[in-house]
Amino acid sequence: HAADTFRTDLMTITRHVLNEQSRHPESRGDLTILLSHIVLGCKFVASAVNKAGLAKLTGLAGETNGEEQKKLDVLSNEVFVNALVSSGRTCVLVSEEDEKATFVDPKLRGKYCVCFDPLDGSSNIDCGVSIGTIFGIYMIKNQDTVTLEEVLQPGKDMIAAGYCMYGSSCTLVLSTGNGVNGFTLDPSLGEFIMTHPDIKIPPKGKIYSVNEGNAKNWDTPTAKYVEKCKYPTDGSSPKSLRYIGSMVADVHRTLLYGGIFLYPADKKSPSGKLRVMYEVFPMSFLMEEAGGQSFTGKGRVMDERAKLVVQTTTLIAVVQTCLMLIHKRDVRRGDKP
Ligand code: P6P
Repeated sequence: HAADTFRTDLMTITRHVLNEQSRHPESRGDLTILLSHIVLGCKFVASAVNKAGLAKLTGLAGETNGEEQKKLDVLSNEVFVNALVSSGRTCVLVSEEDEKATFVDPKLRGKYCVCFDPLDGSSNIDCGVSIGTIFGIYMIKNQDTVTLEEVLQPGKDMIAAGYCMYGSSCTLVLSTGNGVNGFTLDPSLGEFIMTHPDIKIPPKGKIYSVNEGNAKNWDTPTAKYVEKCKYPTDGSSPKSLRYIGSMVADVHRTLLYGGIFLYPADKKSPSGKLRVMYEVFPMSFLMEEAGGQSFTGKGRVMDERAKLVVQTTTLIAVVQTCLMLIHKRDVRRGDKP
């Protein structure tokens, strides 16, 4: 009967974040308010992505049926910038869509910096492959006089990170430094309901995830590692290759099923392709919180710090990229991959 079909004690993302806040009695709830605005942005983008095919929102921006259509990633960026600024809890934003950092109007400033890719993998929209929003949050000491140098903090200083995957369902995965939890959007309620409590990456993984199309550009260690995945020398079975080409989807599968995701540096991209501030750091934060690890090929990703290049006219944070290895749990910390 009805009681069997309707759970009446739903753990929503809002309730979960408030529970996390209660673990910090000194907290004024600023992070809770910030996260609620990020959640709102995710709900908006989920709705737009679902309608994209119908509303011809996909493809290039340009004149269609008489009015300017915004590309989904442009629209998503506007949604998140507006949501983050209006939260009154941010002082600087670093977006994949904007070449320069956005310094919030001093009257509206808060103590957080949010680095985000509003719609990562957006080249996959037209064929219906899962895409996603990725975000990482830093605390800023001097919000009124913040400079870009203060934004470029080591990954290990990140205080929260998450992604929202827009696929067969809309799944938001979040960590505020106390484990990783997954929430699925119930469109009938407009709420994210906890569906994946305390995500831990499986200790053993049978999947490797890399763009084999770049193999001719790989360096020897990468080539040798991938070769070992295909032709194991220890008598184990070869691993399966799964590569979606949308980081949120590839990382989400790695978190849930285990294995390794890598985007190695190669001759074409000498320091890798993935962006440190809003792809690599947030995903590495989540991976470590889920019991996994993330390496640059030389050391721990989260010990890295993105570099800043000051141009004559503008400040451009070089979206530094690096090798991204996400290891299954049984790789001991400090092991060379
Ligand atoms: P490639 C998407 O453009 C993206 O930034 C990530 O989402 C994804 O992991 C990667 O690039 C795919 O790159 O070169 O394999 O197409």
